[in-house]
Amino acid sequence: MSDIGVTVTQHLLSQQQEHGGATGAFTRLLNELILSAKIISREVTKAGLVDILGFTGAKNVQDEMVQKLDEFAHDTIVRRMAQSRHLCVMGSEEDADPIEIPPQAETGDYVLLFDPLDGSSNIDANVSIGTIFSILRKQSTCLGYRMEDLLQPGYRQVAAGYFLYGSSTMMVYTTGNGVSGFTLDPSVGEFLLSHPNIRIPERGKIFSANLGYWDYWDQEVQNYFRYLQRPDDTKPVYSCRYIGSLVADFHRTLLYGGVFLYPADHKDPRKPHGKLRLLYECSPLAMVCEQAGGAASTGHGRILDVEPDELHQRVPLIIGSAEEVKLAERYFSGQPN
Ligand code: P6P
Repeated sequence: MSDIGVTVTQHLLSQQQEHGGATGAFTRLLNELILSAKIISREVTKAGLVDILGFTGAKNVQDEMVQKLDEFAHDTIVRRMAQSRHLCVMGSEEDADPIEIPPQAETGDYVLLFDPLDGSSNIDANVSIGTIFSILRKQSTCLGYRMEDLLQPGYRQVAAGYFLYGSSTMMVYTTGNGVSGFTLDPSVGEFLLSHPNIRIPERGKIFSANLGYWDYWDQEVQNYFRYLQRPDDTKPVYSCRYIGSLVADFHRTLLYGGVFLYPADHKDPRKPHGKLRLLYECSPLAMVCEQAGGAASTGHGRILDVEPDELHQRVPLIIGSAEEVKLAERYFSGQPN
């Protein structure tokens, strides 16, 4: 191990060696994504100093105002990953349609789904934001791609993770053999192993949800939050922490334990299953959480078992410590303690 510790590239190569017969394609693919994240991190860090803050004036497929940094992050990932030679198609939270690989570029057997800059509405307030990614194997046997390559349940992911642009820039990822965290050392431009083998505590004392939606939740959901806040010496005293930036709220939950919830609600008839997207947010974070010993549920079933119907499908998300997710599921299905 060098004097700066283990870099993420060394970590990837050691994992590659454990996968006998690995061609190195996956390692090269992830290294391209890592470089994209370093470029995004550089822009996010200096965003307050140059004219890259604020809105573009456009709206995305989610009907959300597009931030200049959103667009920069999306374009950076698309441009770099299209040349990675190992993808057959991409899907972005910012793009209504699948992103095809340019005809002159070499294609491969992987699919990349990503949210380029989640939490971007918080950019101007200097709140931590993140990039979420999900990597799957191509399923179709044709040249090019089919929708079946994109619409895969989360249990088929070969890798998933996120980059968190906060007080430091971190990368947290899994390839199905546990979860590792790396912190970017800007002085050498490398992600260094800082959180080997992350394990989420089985229980926690923090719940994370937007209680402003109380009146839009079902009775069972309200009963669950009443229980969490009820003075009762048979249960822990819970704290509520909610940043409104999923990657930051999830990262705290992963390290400290507890539970993050974005339940189904009745505030927008166009989004009866809540706001979060299955393919770009819930499935990748669910793989990370389960690999760290936690759980991720829609409230009535495992996130990773959900069969996607369409590219921008939304699902409710309850994710965190295994025991806390089970408790929420009991309440959500009307069978409290
Ligand atoms: P609300 C950010 O826009 C985001 O997609 C997630 O990062 C975050 O968890 C959620 O929306 C916050 O949504 O409805 O509480 O503002």
